[in-house]
Amino acid sequence: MVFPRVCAARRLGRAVARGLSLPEPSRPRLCSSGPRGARDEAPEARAYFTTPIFYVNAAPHIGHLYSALLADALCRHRRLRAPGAAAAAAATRFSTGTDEHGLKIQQAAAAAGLPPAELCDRVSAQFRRLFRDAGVSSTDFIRTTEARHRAAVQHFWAALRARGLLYKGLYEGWYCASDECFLPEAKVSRQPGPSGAPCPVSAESGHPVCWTKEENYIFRLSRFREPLQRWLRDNPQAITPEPFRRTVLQWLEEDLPDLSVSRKSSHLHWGIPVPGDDSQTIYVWLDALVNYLTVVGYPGAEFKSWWPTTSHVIGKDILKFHAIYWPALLLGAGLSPPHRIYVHSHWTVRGQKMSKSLGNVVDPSSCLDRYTVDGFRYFLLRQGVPNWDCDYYEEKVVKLLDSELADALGGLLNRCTAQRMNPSGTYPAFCATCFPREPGLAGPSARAGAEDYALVSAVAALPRQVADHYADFQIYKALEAVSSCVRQTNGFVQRHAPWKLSWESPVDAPWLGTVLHVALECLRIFGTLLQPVTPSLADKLLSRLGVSATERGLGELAFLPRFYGHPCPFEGRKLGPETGLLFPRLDQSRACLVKAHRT
Ligand code: ME8
Repeated sequence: MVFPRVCAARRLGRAVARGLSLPEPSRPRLCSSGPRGARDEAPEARAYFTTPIFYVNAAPHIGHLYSALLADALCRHRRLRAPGAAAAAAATRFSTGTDEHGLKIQQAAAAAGLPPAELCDRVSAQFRRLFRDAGVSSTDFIRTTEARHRAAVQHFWAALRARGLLYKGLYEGWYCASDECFLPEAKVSRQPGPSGAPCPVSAESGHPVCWTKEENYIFRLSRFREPLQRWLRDNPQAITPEPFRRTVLQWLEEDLPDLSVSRKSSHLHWGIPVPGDDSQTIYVWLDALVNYLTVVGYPGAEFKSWWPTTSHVIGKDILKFHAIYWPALLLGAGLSPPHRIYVHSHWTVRGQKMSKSLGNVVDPSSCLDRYTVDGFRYFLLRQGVPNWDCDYYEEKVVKLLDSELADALGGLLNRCTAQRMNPSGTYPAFCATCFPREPGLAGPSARAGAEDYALVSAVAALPRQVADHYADFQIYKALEAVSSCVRQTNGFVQRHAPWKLSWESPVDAPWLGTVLHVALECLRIFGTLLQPVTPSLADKLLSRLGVSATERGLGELAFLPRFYGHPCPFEGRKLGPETGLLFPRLDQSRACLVKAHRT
């Protein structure tokens, strides 16, 4: 799938080797013309991103924050593509929230000795605070205990019933309250319980299950096997990354029994009653999934302008609910399945699943305090790989942030803007004879070599590469690509050692200005592309370079225009004020803290 990009890079390499001029980078790319067709949508089109809504039985952990940050980065990247901030804000919607009904919450409240509503208020507020502190730019926060949601769920229920998709029947099977789902016998195993006797548990999650036999309302899920298969065949990008789509297709080959969508109210009272039948409470997953519609105003007319553009970010644990139950329910209610489902894997801690009982849950708020908001955002998104589980440990955070943000990026900015190196405090001029576009025709004053042309072509290709990685939900690869270009730019500066050149020398000065100009242009691209992941750090970097708020969109991102013979709006412009280190090294600040503590 990356083949066309590799070819393009190789073509550029060959052009440089043959001494041909570098092709001008296409305008910051908004869509790719790869073999998959329209991978990206028009930047002016609407987009609606969602995170899962999180259970309020326990405080948030880094896994929840990771989901929210992935959605945040996708949404922020999308806004950057739209022309103009106001238009971008109007065209994107981003929701998160809390899932507050169901047996799991009912039991957690009972165990805590609290009324369920009080537990919900407390924990929901913790999620809201965490996301605000972490800079999650959501436009909506939904709680399933809100009246607007109850109305939406009951309307949705009535739509299913009107289409003859609900019937009453006896439902019998294992129920897992922790996972809020029924399980067939084949998915249940036995594990020694507290007394040592074998207890039935979900083979997948390890959570205890109970045998349940009830008369419930049942949804005719079995009717949707073919429509779901067709949807996935016709929309190869509906579920990303690809291995998860294959998993869903595999599930659709297996048995697809009808689904119980209510529980007896005597057993489950903490939920939304079935319209017209108070003896039954709506199944918490049906209730929860409808949140995505509630947010955009369902069943009012407004929701229709948002609904077809929905992109759900979810963890792999809830894939079946989002990729089978939810699209089937939507089709059943006469609506289209979501536009895209982005799936990610899990964070483990020192090789173990995070769990309250193991006592290894990582508190995201203390991580934000310890590593800074931008630092921790960068870590999670740089190290989190959607296709595989990732392991968390502290040493890894410090090492990554010190090397990539403090040393490589911060060091580069510092080198190119320091008073000693850049006494005029301006964006220096680019000299086209020192760095001619056509190396083969270079005159005697040309100073750029093959590696310098390779740097220019790498950074010119970067916005497109980053956009492709975002479209593929491989944000870590986007960051890897930026980081690799940062390293290359440091190499460029190191190679030409501008500190050995003199502004006083008529021979050195044009080249010295050019080296700094190229490095600052690279930094401007890095700062712009890092905005979705490290918004404050990117703001600090771009402000230091003197890039105004209206010059930070991807539409305005023309790299090194002087090299391609165009005017550069930054050339000669005063740099922004010096506001200290871009990202102080963590090992040093921690050493200082320890020292201060000791004295
Ligand atoms: O399932 N690593 O809520 P939930 C990464 N309420 N992400 C993780 C994670 C980990 N270790 N643990 C959890 C629910 N997540 C339902 C969802 S949506 C209509 C209803 C993230 O509180 C991941 O996104 O158990 C996962 O899917 C979600 O939190 C589950 O959160």
